[in-house]
Amino acid sequence: MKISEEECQIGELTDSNLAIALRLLRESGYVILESVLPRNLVEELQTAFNQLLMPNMENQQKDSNWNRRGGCHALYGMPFMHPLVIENSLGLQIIEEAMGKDIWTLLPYHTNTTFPGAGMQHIHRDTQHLFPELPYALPPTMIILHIPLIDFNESNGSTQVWPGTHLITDIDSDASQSGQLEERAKSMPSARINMPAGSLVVRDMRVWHRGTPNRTQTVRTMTSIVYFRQLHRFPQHLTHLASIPQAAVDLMSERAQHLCRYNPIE
Ligand SMILES: O=C(O)CCC(=O)C(=O)O
Repeated sequence: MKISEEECQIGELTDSNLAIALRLLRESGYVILESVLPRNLVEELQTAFNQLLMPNMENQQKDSNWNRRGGCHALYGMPFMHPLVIENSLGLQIIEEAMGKDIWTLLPYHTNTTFPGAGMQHIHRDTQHLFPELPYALPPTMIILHIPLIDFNESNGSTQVWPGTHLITDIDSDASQSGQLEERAKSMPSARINMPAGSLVVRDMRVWHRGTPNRTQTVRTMTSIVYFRQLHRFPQHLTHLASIPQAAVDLMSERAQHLCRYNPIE
């Protein structure tokens, strides 16, 4: 969906656009806000990430089995830690409405990158239902926020999604391995997430999706930050969390620090 210049400037959707975004997220499982980040920031991020991705590119050339898709972790400095990336208020406005204000995330965030020559990915969902034994879908508890750093189109591997599949419950959790999703998806409508660089994608992580071939000579990258609903007072099951350097914490606002509250600080 397109939002106004003013909404981009103040970082807040109007009530009516927020309602549309939430409806799309609820019914389709994802919503796209087109071209919301400033061009110069997107270019700066793209250059910085392409430098980080260079070693992966080199591995890819050495290893013929490398499937030419992957990514890297962001660094704890600028431009990676820019507030429009790690605490984008338009994205968070939607996510907080969907999962409550007490959401959290983990750093470092990562990218989904498709290198030139990448083929088709298998169809999958990134997370299962919270209660997979129940025959109905609960509201989301994990939402991913992507920012494309290049225009996404059908030539460079824009993501393919099956709208509404976050609500499907009658399929095994290992279905992506067994090819069941591929089989079932054949008779279902899908869409390509073609969008300008600097858009925001807010996606329920249960939606079926896949990366598609990159037939260009250009690296296709999007940033990916996962937000979680607070289900318990403390996520005890999370161990080996990366430590954030104090210097990076100093770059973060109070809000960003609160969002990343489970990362230890070194
Ligand atoms: O890179 C893409 O287009 C999609 C990849 C993805 O979302 C995934 O691997 O979970």
